Amino acid sequence: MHTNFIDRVRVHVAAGPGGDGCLSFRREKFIEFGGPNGADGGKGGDVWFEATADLATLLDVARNPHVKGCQGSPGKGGNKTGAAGEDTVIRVPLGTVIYVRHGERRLEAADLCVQGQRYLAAQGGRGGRGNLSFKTKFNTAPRVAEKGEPGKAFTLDLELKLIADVGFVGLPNAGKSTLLARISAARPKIADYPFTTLSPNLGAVSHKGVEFSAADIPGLIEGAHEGKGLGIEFLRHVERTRILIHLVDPSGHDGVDAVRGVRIIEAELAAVSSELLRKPRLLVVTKADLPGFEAAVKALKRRYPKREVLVISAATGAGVSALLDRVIKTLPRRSTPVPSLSDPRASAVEAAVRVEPGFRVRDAGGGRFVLSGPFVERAASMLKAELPEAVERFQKALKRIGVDRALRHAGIREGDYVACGKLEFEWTEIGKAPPGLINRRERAKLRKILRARKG
Ligand SMILES: Nc1nc2c(ncn2[C@@H]2O[C@H](COP(=O)(O)OP(=O)(O)OP(=O)(O)O)[C@@H](O)[C@H]2O)c(=O)[nH]1
Ligand SMILES: [Mg+2]
Repeated sequence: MHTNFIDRVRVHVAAGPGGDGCLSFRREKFIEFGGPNGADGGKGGDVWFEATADLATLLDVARNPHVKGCQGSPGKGGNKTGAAGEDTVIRVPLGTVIYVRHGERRLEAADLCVQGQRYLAAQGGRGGRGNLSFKTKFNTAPRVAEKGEPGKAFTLDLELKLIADVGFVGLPNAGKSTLLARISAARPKIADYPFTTLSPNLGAVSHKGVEFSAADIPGLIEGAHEGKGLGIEFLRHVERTRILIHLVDPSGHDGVDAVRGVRIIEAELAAVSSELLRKPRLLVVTKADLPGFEAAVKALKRRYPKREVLVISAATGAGVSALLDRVIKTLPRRSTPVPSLSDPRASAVEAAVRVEPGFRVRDAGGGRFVLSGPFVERAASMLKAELPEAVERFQKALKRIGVDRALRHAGIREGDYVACGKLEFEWTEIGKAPPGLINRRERAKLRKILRARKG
């Protein structure tokens, strides 16, 4: 379906969070103090993109632009680690280029041009640790467990650039689709009016034992690079072809004669990129079954003496075999691009989007302070706030990296609130008073204990 051709799409991917760690103690007959046996949660599912020849557009991706990975299963007692979340694999057509958005920048992360080639777009979070993992010589019965780590999340721009060996360009109605239908099994719409083709068509051609693919794109008109007609958007799809076939209707188009028409198309190609002009371009006059084509061929040869001008009729097939001979002679011997396993692009992206250590503290007014930064937010999201021992660990970690000092510097006072990601807690100085994250009842109990100790 032409109207359903989608070649650009923005997607938000979030890999699965890890499963929560488990807090559990062994309970067995005759064993009075069973040790901790809460296991770690499973890893969250990754989100991948995979190239397949079965798809021709990014329509499926556009229909589901928010992708969430599967969560890992929670750990269990009896040291049973949670199962990893299943990976999510999003299938995209061959020729899909993936860009990672990073602030205002856009980094090319992958170019999926080989069947089955994959790109790891977002890694699942690790499983939260169960209390068995926290057991040490000094704390043999820890009442600490973590929630699963959130999965990585990115905003991606996907762009399809068809992978074809040969691209057809020309004015509307030149006969591009007719030629594609003649040489391949593709059945594009053909009609006697301009802009019949609204989206690219791809066809597989086999000629004298050589196989190649051809792309037919919508017609171009003067000013296409400024948005006239269907614009030049679709030229992206011939950017990576090896040869361009410039089809020329000998009777011209819309009052423009053949020679001027060729100049218009060349100017539009040049306006897009000089790269297009560096490709071998064959000038092919078509509709040679109609009377009067010789004059146009003559005029073209006069205007472009150094260029080869071929003549065909896509309707009768005359000259088409000679054209294909010419194409396979020009095509470089096929060298299938093999994606390297460690795509340097991917690691460049990794480096650019790597989360910076450090945190920020902001006075939000009204006794509320906002603590932000990848490390602290990650730690907050993994905190089981109902476990006092876990809260204490969390507070110690904050103190270690200097959050206490920064908050004090920002003017925080006992009883003020700190928000970090989705977590919000009351501020209490460590050491001076009981941990600030526990509920009121718990705190009252602890005060009593402290008082009792003093007394
Ligand atoms: N007589 C004759 N007519 C042709 C030939 N090739 C194409 N046509 C006719 O020219 C008209 C346009 O053909 P298309 O193949 O749709 O042209 P196109 O370049 O794909 O046009 P757009 O998609 O609109 O840019 C149709 O009516 C075709 O039947 C040919 O070799 N001989
Ligand atoms: Mg067409």
